[in-house]
Amino acid sequence: MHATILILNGPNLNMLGVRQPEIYGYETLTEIEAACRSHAATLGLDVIFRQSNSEGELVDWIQQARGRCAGIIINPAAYTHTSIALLDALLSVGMPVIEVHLSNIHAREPFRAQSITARAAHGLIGGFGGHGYILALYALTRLLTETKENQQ
Ligand code: CA2
Repeated sequence: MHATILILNGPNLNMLGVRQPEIYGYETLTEIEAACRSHAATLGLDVIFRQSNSEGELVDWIQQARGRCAGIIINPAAYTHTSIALLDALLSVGMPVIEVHLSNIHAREPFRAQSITARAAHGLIGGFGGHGYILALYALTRLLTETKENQQ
């Protein structure tokens, strides 16, 4: 059976490719989802790909991942910088988490340099646009393989 990876996207990421392409590029979230699905298939992974503008809905999806998913890739968008609720949910879910950002949050406004949610992440990928999600899939595959090998 394939492991399932939950890929979560926070507020306004549904506007990707439609508004502000000078910052976030022309790739839409639907195109990022398609790329994730095709790379995941080559890695033998299933993907659940979701976006919400609501903090509570993102928390619900993280909680529901327990027992169903092997890992989480999350771009919390603006909640990165504000959400203790998302941090608590990610800390308690009991599986590897990778945080992804399209932009390099350290090269932008100072308020974006702090990630509250990254405390729960095994690692962070930023500044590579939509390709960051693919890099995260590879990183998660390696983490899950290492965990399996250590359990044997
Ligand atoms: O670089 C990233 O991936 C961010 O998570 C994107 C967030 C931003 O608040 C974070 O600081 C960094 C913003 C996502 C909003 O995306 C839009 C896309 C198109 C038009 C408007 C917003």
